[in-house]
Formats: sequence, structure tokens, C-alpha cells
Amino acid sequence: MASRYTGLIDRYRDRLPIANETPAVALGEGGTPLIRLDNLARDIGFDGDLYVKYEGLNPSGSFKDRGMTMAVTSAVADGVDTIICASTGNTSASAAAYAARAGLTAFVLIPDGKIATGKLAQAMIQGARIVQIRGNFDDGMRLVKQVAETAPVTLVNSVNPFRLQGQKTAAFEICDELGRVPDYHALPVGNAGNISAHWLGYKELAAQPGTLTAENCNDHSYSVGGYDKRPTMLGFQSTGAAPFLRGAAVDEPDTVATAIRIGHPQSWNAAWAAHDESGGHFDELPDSEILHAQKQLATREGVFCEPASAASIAGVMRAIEKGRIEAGSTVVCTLTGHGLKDPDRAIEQGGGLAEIETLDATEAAVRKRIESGL
Ligand code: AN7
Repeated sequence: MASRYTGLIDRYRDRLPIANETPAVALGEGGTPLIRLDNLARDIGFDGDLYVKYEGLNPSGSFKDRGMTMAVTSAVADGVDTIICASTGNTSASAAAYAARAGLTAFVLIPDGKIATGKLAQAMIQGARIVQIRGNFDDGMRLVKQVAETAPVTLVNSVNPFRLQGQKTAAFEICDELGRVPDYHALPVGNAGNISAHWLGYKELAAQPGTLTAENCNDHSYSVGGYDKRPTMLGFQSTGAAPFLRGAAVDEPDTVATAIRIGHPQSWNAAWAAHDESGGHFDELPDSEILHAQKQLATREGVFCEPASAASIAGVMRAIEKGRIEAGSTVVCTLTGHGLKDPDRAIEQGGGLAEIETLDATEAAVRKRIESGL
């Protein structure tokens, strides 16, 4: 029997609020690798199992595709022809891709000069209507919510409930692959949709059996899994954009991890519920520590993620060091976006290239470097 993987809606349709007869707008999203980090674990003296869920390998290069396949499938089923979002970059790239696939028009509002090059390239080539705003993501979010109240458009930011429904499937995949629930799950937190979605997924896996309906699809009152526990949820922010650590919104968020340069998270209550119900913690990392983790992951494991994604690894490294993660635990970190999203930052991190010399001089120099291992 043929078994071509077509995406998470086809795989998990019985656990999603999409009717059987509704065709999925899909690009093969989901099914991302869960990679064990033996080198990094050894480096930091961790004796448990450390994994990354490499969401950068989704079709548009970030976890947003899990939510966008759902939001756009539902919009098309409703006869919508225009979608809109505000974005720090990845949502716009994903919206552009799925809109192109479905023949919809996508309006994406991006903060002036603050989105990574790869993400802008994606939105542009895929024909999104790009609107740069004089303001940050939070200003854009306010604006699109207002517009969507009265204009004939569907808002596809994570306030759209179909987004979190799609994103919860990452928790299903992790448990299906491990054959168990991880002890800890760590994520970078910006708008806080993804940590909320994962908690939704984990709760469903361990809830009492029930039936999924349009009414209860976001309240965890049905079960799909039969697992007996839930992970402790860990959320990490950059110090310059850490409303969950301040306990209040931040008006001028700033961080090199532009994906999570967000001060007014939309899923504030849901993320606190994940924190409280799971007995987890939030922490903040300086940009230097986030960039260090990005580089460690690349150089020690060959896994390339964008800066924001590395916040999950940086946070877990710190939590292990401080004894906030029990010895012998199974820990999963979500790597939310691909490293190629932000090539400029990676090149900066790599240091400069040496000057170009004659071929003879170069050959001699290369031989010398191979000998010395530098
Ligand atoms: C790589 O694209 O908000 O806490 O507009 O791109 O669910 O917001 C991106 C968020 C983490 C934070 N890592 O996730 C957007 C946007 C990456 C991201 C986050 C984002 P949420």
C-alpha cells in the first residue's frame, strides 16, 4: 500500500476539528525529526536523554506550518479569499506559502527593518502583500486584530484557534516516537502560542477518553492518547523581551532573536496555565547566552537553528546547571525555526573569512591548517 506522507491533517485528522470531507491545504508539514544530542549532553555532564524536535525542517522552515495548514484549510472551507497576520517573520513566511498553495491573498504586516533576511525572502517570492509598519510586532498585532474585526479577512495569527490545534500535533509526534511522555519540554516563548499548543496536546494525550467536538476542541475534555503523565513545561525568553519574567507586558522589547521580539504576548493566560498546571518554570537568557547555545548546537551537533530557537537549549543548559532538571530525565527542546532564516546572524557568529591569496599560497596554508587542525 502506498504510504506517502502528506501532512499532519491527514495523519491526525481524527484528533483535529477538520471534517473528513474537507480537503487539507498541505505541504507535508509535521513529521519532523526528534534528534538525540549526545555530544551536548556529554559536554554539560547531563546523564539523561536530551532531544531536539527540529521544527526548522517544516516546509517553510518553522513550526508555524503546523498551525497554518489548519488555519488556511479552515479558511478555504469557509469560502474566505484573504488572510492577514502580523509577524516577526516566520508567520508571514508560512502564511505566504499556504496562501499561495490555496490561491488566497495574504497580507503580512512586519516590523520595519526587524525581520531576518530569509523570512523576508520567503514572503516576497511567495507573493504576499508585504506591509512594513512603523512599529513593532505588538503594534502590528493590534492593527490586524482591529482590521479583521470588520474587514472580509481571516486573521491567521495564533489567536486563530485552528493555529494551536495544528501546533499541538508536535506533542503527539514526540510521544508517539518516544513511546512515552518526556519529563520536560522546553520552548522559546514569544507570543506564547506554541507553548500553549504543546500543553493542549500533552493534556489530550493524558486526559480521560471522550469525543472531540467543535465545542470542546480547545478545552482538553477529551482524550486521544492513553498516556499516564504530562511533562513539566519550560519557557524561555530573551532578557530584553521577557514579559513572563516581569509579570507584565513589556512596551519596548528588544533582542537579537527577532522572532521573539514580542512584549505583549497574546496567549498570556494559556501560557501561565501551562506553567502552573505542569509545575514548570519560565526563565530569561541574555542574548549572548542564546547565541552561544545556537553556536554550540551547530558546531557540536551539526544542527542549525535560528537564534530564537536556541533559547530553548540555552534555557535547558542553564536549568541543568542549576539543578532545576532532575538527573536521568528525558528532555525535549523545540527548535522552532531553521538557521537559514537568519543567515546574517550566522555569518556574524562564524567570524570573518580570511583574505583571498594566490592559489599556491592558499594550498600551502590549507596544508598547514589541516596538519595543525585549526
Ligand atoms: C523561530 O512569526 O510570532 O511563543 O510572528 O518564529 O508561539 O509566539 C514567531 C514566533 C519562537 C515564538 N521561535 O513562538 C511570528 C512569531 C520562532 C518564532 C517563536 C517564534 P510563540
